[in-house]
Amino acid sequence: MQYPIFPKECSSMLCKYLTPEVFDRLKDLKTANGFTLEQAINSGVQNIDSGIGVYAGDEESYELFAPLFDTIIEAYHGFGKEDKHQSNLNPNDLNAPNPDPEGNYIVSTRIRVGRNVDNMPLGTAISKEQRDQVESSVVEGLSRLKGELSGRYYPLLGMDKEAQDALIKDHFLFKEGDRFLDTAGLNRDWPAGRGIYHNNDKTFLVWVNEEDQLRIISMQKGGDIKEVFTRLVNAIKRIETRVPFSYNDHLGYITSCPTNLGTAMRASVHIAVPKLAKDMESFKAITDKYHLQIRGIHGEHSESEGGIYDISNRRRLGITEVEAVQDMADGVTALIAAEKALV
Ligand code: ADP
Ligand code: ILO
Repeated sequence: MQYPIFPKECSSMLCKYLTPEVFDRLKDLKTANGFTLEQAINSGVQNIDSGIGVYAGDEESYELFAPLFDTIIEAYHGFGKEDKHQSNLNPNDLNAPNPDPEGNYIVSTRIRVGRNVDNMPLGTAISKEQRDQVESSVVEGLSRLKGELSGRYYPLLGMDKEAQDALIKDHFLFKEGDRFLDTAGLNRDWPAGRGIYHNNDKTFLVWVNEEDQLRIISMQKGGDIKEVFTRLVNAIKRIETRVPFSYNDHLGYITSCPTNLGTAMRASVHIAVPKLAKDMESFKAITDKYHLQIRGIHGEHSESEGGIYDISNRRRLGITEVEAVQDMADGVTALIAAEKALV
């Protein structure tokens, strides 16, 4: 493999940190699952508008390709090679009263975590048989959930197009054919092995075999962040009694994309701040202060509609889950105060 040619306008972390020296050190290495540097960087090489541009094939990728991954992890999370990750999933430590009890700004709240099965390659490097095995063991574990968490699994294979499109449009299901995931090898054998589990009210959902093997999701209308977090924590604790998750003391929960390591948590609201959004500089000053990311309302790489934005914690590694949600809750409170102050 030759050193990739990155055009001038490329500003991804991959083109910034994959120097010719780093490339030469890593180009012939392979993890025990056979995952190579070429595979790790393909998404960023093919999609020059990537923000990051790399994916791991397994837990070992983070060690073997550390000269590349470590610099990206440090730049994204501010987390060093010697740092240790800490988890705290105790809802009692969260100080998050509903920032919008009258329901004027927050449309909905969603918190998700990514999880992958211990001792399995990640989706980028997994075989069809292993992926199918992940699907059946996860679905078996989910079938034991009770009460509010009990629901049904809907495999993508055989799902009719209308039902699939409606789930995507209503923000419940992952989209199909994402070019970043495609070029990372994450969409191989699509749609086999993929699906969605949800309860009747669609307040608790699990995506199976998308970017990560599990995306565990709690969501509901309005701004009761603590209720959403509490439901999620209950679900995580129940599921991990049946499915062993990949975790280590340095990187926390292991995920395909280095931005999701650690807590693997993204806590978001869909929020209407049309006045503030007219002045993007002030909007961004607040989101930067609270370490928040702004997305459009159909997920990453989408646009806002009707002044509604997806606001979520940006940091996931080196802070606890409670701190990640606290970033979002405090920042959203500040955004609402700023929106109210504008006439
Ligand atoms: P992820 O959360 O896994 O990083 P995306 O940004 O692609 O992935 O979002 C996945 C879906 O979840 C999209 O349809 C998005 O609109 C929806 N979503 C995210 N946050 C919220 C929210 N607070 N309320 C409702 N839907 C949301
Ligand atoms: N590979 C894409 C997305 C990076 C972060 N987001 C997710 C969903 N992992 C990029 O580099 O822009």
